[in-house]
Amino acid sequence: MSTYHPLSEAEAIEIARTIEGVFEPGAKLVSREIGDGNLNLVFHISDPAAGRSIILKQALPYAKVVGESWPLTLDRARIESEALILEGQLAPGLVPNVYLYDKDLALTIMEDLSDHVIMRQGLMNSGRYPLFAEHISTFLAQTLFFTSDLGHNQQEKKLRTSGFINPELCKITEDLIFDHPYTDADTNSFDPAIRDEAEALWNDGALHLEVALLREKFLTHSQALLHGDLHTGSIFITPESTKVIDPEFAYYGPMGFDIGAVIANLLLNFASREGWDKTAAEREEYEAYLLQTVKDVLEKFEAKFLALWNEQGVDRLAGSAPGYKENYMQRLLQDTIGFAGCKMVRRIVGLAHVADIDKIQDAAVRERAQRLALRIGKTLIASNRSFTSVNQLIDAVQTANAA
Ligand code: SR1
Ligand code: MG
Repeated sequence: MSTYHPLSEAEAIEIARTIEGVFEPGAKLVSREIGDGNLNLVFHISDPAAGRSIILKQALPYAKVVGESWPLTLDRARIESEALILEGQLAPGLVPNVYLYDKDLALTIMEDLSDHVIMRQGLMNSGRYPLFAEHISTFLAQTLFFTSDLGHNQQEKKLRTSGFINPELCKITEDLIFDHPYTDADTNSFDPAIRDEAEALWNDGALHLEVALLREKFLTHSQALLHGDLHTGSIFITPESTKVIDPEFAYYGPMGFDIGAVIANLLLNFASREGWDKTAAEREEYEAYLLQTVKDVLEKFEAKFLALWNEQGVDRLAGSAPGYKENYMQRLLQDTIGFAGCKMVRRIVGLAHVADIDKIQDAAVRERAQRLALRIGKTLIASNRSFTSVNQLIDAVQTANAA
């Protein structure tokens, strides 16, 4: 048994050798630390001669993005590996295989996906992913339905909840998404050019009411087991394949938070297009592609979720009460839109940003992208409780884009 310490590349290689069936004994292995997220070490271990590789992901006892002054539980590695395994059972083929979880080292060893790209980078490069909406809607419908009181034995669900109490990671979300962007918090980080926008957020009482209502749902509504951080940096993709990674923020929360994360990150990329497309025509085409993807994700999700409910629902009254399903799905759409708005706003004025927008070189273009993202995000938050259809959402985004 090893006591916890951050692994060196050499140690990562020795551990990788112990995983059965991956590397030949004596193979010449190469290790690279490739973690570019906010929290963890990620080692890519490969045998270039044999074309084999695996990933070792190790939690650090602090938030890497800030440093040792922000301690963070290592138990998130257990939560992540257990969530990945469960998601793999509920949505086969849509997450990496987990080979091993080592509690002492807070280490998860999993399938290497380097033949995929991180979706955020893929979108920045104007990639098209024709199966993404199909795949992610399946992932969302399967994982959310079968961990909710609609699709899971309700006593077992309560028992399982205890394994996914994730207070420290939830606190990050509660602070960074549902609080700090709406006050002059030390953690906030924004371009000085948009200080007017930040100050407007701090002083918008009507918006604060909507954020407080959404925050309350995040704090109290244990609807289903969420991935908890389902942005496009948590998705590996190719035109044929989609793999969801990194569920260390998993906990039982409101379903719309996961669906909203996907929508928010497509829309953040939408807001960034002036920075990536060479011509106005290319930009228009890619924006249309992104909006169609938003529509497809939401419509496919709804169809799949309702099909599961109709065929495999476990709650008699919820399945039969006239109007209940329609009411539930409408509330879910509204939550999704509200959470999507919060997730857009936090990426512009809060601690952790997105490369789609931050990597735009031209300051004036970047500023326009930031303002557009905030315009869309604020619209979604402000009106979340009035939306009744996906088409209304698409119209609202187009109107904000034209303003
Ligand atoms: C301190 S962690 C900052 C952000 O990175 C993660 O991906 C989550 O989105 C979190 O809010
Ligand atoms: Mg992550």
